[in-house]
Amino acid sequence: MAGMAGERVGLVLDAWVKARAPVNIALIKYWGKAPSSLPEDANLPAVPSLSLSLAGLFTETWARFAPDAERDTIRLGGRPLLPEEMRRAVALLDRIRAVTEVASPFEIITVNHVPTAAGLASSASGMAALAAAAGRCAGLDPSVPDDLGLLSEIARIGSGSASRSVYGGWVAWEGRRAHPVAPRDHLPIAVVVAVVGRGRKAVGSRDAMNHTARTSPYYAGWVQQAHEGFADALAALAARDHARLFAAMERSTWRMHASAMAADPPVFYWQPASVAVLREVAAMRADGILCGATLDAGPHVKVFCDPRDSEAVSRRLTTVPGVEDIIETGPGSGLEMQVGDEPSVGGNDDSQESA
Ligand code: 2P0
Repeated sequence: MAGMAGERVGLVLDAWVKARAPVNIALIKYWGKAPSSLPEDANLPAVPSLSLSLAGLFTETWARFAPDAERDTIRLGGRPLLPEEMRRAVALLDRIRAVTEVASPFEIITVNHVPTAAGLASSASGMAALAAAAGRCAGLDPSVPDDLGLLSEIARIGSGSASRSVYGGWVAWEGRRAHPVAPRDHLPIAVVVAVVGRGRKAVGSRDAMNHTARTSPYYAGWVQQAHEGFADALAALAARDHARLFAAMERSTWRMHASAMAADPPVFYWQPASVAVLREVAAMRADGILCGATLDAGPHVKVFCDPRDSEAVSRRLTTVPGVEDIIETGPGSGLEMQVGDEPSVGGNDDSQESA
């Protein structure tokens, strides 16, 4: 195999490597890219973001070297990737080959364990699991902190938010890579997802954020306020101040969506039921339930609350007209790796879900 002189310890030459990576939700949003021209600078963010990795929602990916193949092959939930998905994944794999000086193509099998209509993007967990599985084959060791940081950087090349999905718990992303800021048990949190408008296809976040940057007069304001909101959320997290954290999350959410709605033509993700859920969140707060809401590049509303209130929150959100499903989750762990695990089949193919 060209370039494989064995100079790196820990190459996995003859076995599959399995990686599992979690979905994450941003409280402080990534919306906009810094200008770049080099492939390794893809998806550098214009703004810092803060996320929570989620329990029970993840991608599993198996990778092995395919030295005799002409090119990388990737199957997702039993089908080949779409051309655009493949382009992003190969850019990521090319970066692994460049930094590890291993020239071989990879064979990849990947399965998303995210409910099809959850409104939770699997691109973040998918690209993080891909970076981890292929990176481990090529000798990057996720148990070494700097290698894990490098995997975050490489995952980012596939999808920006994937940089955050290599870590569990609370994760910040600024510049080239993400870094963990607090473990999953740092403060008690439940996340209740109100699924609305199932089946409607939203504008993809990559096109939407680039379009916002090009055409929205509010984009400059969005970027200008981002560091302050990020610092406020980090301080709230450090102080375990739920109310302040939820307020910072909601400000980031409204400002991200306002910049997108002011694009020309507008990018408008909300459905009537999204607004109805937001009104119910306000009503719950008026009733003394501490909670906060966020939306990403889709109509679904994610409600953060104290785990002691999650049952009440779920019950009340179920009654909102237009809410089609409720998914309860909470803080999850980061990458899990296994060398020598043979691929299993199954899982959902929901790679087209929007964030
Ligand atoms: C986030 N989103 O911070 C924000 C909030 C959607 C809304 O990151 O172009 O799929 O692949 O870097 O990571 C979704 O954007 O975009 C996203 P690319 P990505 O979670």
